Amino acid sequence: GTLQVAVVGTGKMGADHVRRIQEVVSGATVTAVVDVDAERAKAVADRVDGCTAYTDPTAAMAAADVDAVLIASPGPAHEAALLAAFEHDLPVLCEKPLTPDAASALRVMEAEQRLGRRRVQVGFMRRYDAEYMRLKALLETGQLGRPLMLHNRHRNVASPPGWHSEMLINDSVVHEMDVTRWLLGQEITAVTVLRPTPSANAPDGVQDPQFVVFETDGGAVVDVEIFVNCGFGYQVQAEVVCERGTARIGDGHAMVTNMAGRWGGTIAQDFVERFADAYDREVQAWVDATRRGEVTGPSVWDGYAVAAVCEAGVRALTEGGRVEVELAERPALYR
Ligand code: ISE
Repeated sequence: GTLQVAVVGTGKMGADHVRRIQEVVSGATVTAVVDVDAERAKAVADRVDGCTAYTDPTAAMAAADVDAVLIASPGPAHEAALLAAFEHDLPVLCEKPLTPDAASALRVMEAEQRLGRRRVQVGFMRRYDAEYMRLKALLETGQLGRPLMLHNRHRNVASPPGWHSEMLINDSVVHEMDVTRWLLGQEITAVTVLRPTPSANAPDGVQDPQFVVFETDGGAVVDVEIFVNCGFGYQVQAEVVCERGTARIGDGHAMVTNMAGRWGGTIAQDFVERFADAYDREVQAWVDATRRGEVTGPSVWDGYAVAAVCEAGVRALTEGGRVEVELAERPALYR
C-alpha cells in the first residue's frame, strides 16, 4: 500500500520534502508533520489532506497511520528522533548530518546494530545527483585509472542567520566528506584547514571562505573550497584527477545565451533549486526500498564516518595543523 510518512521538522528542507512527497514522489503520502513550533506544523499540515500536526515526534511515531519517518529537524534533535523511530520499528530517512558529533553517531550506530538490521537511509543526496552518478559510474569503469586527487568547490550565496565558522565544516563540507568516501571508495584519514582572510561579506567573526584538505587511506589528496557568502550563486563543482585523465562536473548550464556581445547563462541560487532532481530521486529511492522492505543508500556507518571526519575538521579549523581522523572499526552490519 501507500507508505504513510511522518515528516519531523518543517523548516526549509522539511517543508520542501512534504511538498515533494505529495507532488512528486509516487507511493507515499504525508500523514503527520512535527515541529516544536506548533503554528508552523499546523500551517504545513493544513495544506495536506488527512495530515495531522504534532509538536512531539514520539506522538507522531505512535500514530496508527504512520509507517515511516523522514527526519528533517536540526542536527542536534536527530539522535532522540532516531532512537524513538527504532523503538517504534519505523524505517527512517534522516537528513544530514546524522548527528552533530561522532559520539552520538556511534550511539545511533550501536542502537541500530542491536536491531540487527539497517533501518536508516542518511540524506547524503549528492549520491542521487545525475552528474555525480555519471562521475561515479565513469570511475567504476576503471578507464581513467587510479584517482590521485579530487578538487571540489562549494559555494553558497549567503549563510543563514546565526551561522558560525564550524558550521562550514559540519553542515556544508559534510557533503564533500561523503562524496569523497563514496566516489573514491576510501576513508578520510586526516584533515587540514587553511584560513584565507575572511571576505568582507562574511558575517562578523565567521571564517569564510575556508580551504580544506583531506588525505585518504588510498593515498589520494582532496581539496575543498568552501565559501558560503560568495554572493553570486549556488555552485558545487568536482574534478577528479586520475592516472590517465580527469573528469569534472558542476559546470552544467541549462541554457547558454549569446546576446549583445556577451555569452552566458544563469547560476542556481540555492541547493533546493540546484539539487531538486537529486532530492526527488533520493526520496523516491527511499520510498521504493521501504515498500520492498529494504534499506538502501547511505547508511548510519556513512553518517558516523563523516561525523568523525567533521570532528577532526573542526579541530583542524580551531587549533590549526593537520588532525588525524579517529574511526571505530566498521561493524559487520555495514560491510
Ligand atoms: C545546507 O545544509 C546543505 O546541505 C547544502 O547542500 C549546503 O550547500 C549548505 O552549505 C548547507 O547549509
